[in-house]
Amino acid sequence: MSKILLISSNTTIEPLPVYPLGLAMVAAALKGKGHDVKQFDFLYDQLICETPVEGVITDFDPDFIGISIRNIDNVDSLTINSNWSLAAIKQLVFDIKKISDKPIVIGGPAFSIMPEQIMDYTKADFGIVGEGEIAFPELIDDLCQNKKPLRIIQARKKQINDNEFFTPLYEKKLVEYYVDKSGMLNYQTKRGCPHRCNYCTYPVIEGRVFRKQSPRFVAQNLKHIKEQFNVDSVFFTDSVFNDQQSHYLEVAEEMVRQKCDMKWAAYFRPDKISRDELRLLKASGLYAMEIGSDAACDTTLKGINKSFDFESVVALNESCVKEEISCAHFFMFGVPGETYDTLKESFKNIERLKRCAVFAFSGIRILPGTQLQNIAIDENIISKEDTLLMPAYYISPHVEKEKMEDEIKEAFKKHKSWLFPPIEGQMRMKALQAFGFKGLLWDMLINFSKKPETRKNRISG
Ligand code: B12
Ligand code: SF4
Repeated sequence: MSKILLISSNTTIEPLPVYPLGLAMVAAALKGKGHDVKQFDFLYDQLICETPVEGVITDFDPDFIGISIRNIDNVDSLTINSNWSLAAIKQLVFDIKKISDKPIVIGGPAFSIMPEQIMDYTKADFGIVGEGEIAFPELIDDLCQNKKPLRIIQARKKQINDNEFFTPLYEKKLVEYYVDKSGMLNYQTKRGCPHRCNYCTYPVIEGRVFRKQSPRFVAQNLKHIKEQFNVDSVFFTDSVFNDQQSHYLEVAEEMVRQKCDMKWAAYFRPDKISRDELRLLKASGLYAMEIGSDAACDTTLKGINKSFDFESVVALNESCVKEEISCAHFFMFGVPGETYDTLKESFKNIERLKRCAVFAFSGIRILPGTQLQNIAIDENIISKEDTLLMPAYYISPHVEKEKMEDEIKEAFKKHKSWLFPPIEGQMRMKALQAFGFKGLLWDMLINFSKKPETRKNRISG
């Protein structure tokens, strides 16, 4: 048995602070193998409670230190330096090495997107690409037996299968902090995404095949979360919640059957969902859908290799309005195929989406291992040598960035629930938070039947 300190390095609080779920899952797996595990959340423990990680290392004296890296940056071309997080992580590794000679292992979604680059930059000892539940305990075994593991370990062949998921090891004090700040906890019901959108890293992080938890296991864990922590709202972090095999409907059915009484939101793809299915989802607690519409006309949808058209976006939005389910659409402008004509067409198209929130981004963060990286190299937007460690954005060569942004601002200013630039959305959220509101908050921009006062009481109490 080894002593393992797991550190969540993420300190981002925008658009809202998110519980370090990856860490909680790795912690559960390590504990399952009999290890003594301590979780340290840099945001809560170090920044809020002012408990320095160095002191924890000295007291706990771990044999191994794991660092979870969630974000590289905020993927927003309009923020200075895009809130780049990696310098702070390099510093963290450096500071730990001053007081401990124990192996530092890094992992997490950001790390998995650019492992070589982040290993070289941070100078950690080992890195695990992909999920940590099987690969991390194996690495510890290897090191304990004086084997010489690779510096970067690919967990692709060490993935957990259907029904092998661990119950996350949520920590009470962290749950209380994150629920207090964001109004929700998070939970993952499956991993993977089979789609091939050309800019997206999700299949790189989680693989292309869905691996699912049994609906019964999901519902039991949700009930457990409710009983143990008195939490009544979760975000399902699945890359795409509405899978074509309908696992998501089975989860909803089971949540109804087991009377989970849990409000939830998730990412959806604008595929066809019938009105009956929407009613089932709503009955199970769905209150808000974040829809990855991503581009707002058929030309640009094709440019990012989406396999649906804008009519599907309109159809899902209309069904949601009829069922009074709040939805938000996320659009990127400047994607491959964007011209001033597609911009105009897109604004007209978005007008067709009634009673919803709309968020827009300028350009797409180019990430390694994606088809978009090759397109950007071919179009001389980046060089072949660019490690992409520092933020680089794809903007269609047919538009000029500032002019495009002016046009988006002009089109968006007429609608109070259309938000651009992204900082505009964050400011609106902050204003609502200052009044004590919690949750995704964009859903408050859509007024179905909810009265704000009732909602405030319900969420905070
Ligand atoms: C759900 C989600 C959200 C939700 C979260 C809701 C919530 N309440 O949790 C919302 C919409 C709020 C959100 C916001 C943001 N997100 Co987000 N999000 C995701 C998503 C889809 C899933 C993350 C997740 O929870 N996974 C489930 C857990 C269990 O998996 P995991 O963390 O990957 O952990 C596993 C492995 O990585 C590994 N592991 C993890 N830690 C460690 C540590 C060690 C030592 C080891 C060995 C292994 C290991 O093992 C774990 C278990 O298998 C990912 C994409 C993806 N598919 O991964 C993007 C992703 C993490 N988000 C991303 C970004 C950028 C953001 C935002 C900055 C966007 C923005 N501008 O608003 C914000 C930041 C929010 C914050 N406070 O940090 C990026 C981060 C990388 C990057 N490009 O910088 C990702 C990867 C998507 C992308 N664009 O590529 N996000
Ligand atoms: S954008 Fe969504 S649907 Fe497309 S590959 Fe990524 S996770 Fe899958």
